[in-house]
Amino acid sequence: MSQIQELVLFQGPAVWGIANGSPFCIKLEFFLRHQKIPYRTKMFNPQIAPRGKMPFVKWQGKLIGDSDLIIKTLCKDLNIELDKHLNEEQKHLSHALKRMLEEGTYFAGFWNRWMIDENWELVKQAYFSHLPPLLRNLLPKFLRKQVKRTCHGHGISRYEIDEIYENVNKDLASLDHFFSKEGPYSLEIVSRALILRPMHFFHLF
Ligand SMILES: N[C@@H](CCC(=O)N[C@@H](CS)C(=O)NCC(=O)O)C(=O)O
Repeated sequence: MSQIQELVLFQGPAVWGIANGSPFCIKLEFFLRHQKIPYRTKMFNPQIAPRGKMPFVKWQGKLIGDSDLIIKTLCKDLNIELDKHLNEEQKHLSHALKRMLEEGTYFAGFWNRWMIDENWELVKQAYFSHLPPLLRNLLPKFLRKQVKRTCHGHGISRYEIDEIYENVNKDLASLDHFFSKEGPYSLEIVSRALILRPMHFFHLF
């Protein structure tokens, strides 16, 4: 650990009493703390983000985007082996569940926060109220239109609300089944806790 260089984590602010509005930022920060990797945070800047998304890091002089890629890079550079207690089958299942969460379940929360009007009021307040008046008025409208297109492209907003929640509940049931058998810790349980936590904020699932 003595050779660890400082890592700079670029992410959004903490909101609603949770570590971050972005589950992917919470996931990465949890990993850093859990592995005791020193870091300092800086405000997310989309103009230098390698993939235009948060989180991203500066590590050994390079900017790296994508929480998974960052974790993989750090594991390789710092000789960390996650989930070494899992057998091959468990590793495959773990991978599949993680993809379900990040590429499926996550979008239900994303849609829920940005597209349901009463939740959108909370998001607007938390993310944009600190901006100067012109930006505060224009940016949320512009971004919400983009989110609407993203949700349509992904497909989540083409379903009825009940169908979306039914799928999320099934996702959670699959996780419960897996974790009740495999014990409490793996990176996947981190993803599970952190991706679902912002959803629980709205008491919907
Ligand atoms: N696969 C990426 C997903 C990151 C992601 O979707 N971040 C969202 C915030 S939760 C974001 O930055 N969205 C902005 C955009 O899509 O332009 C990761 O694991 O880091």
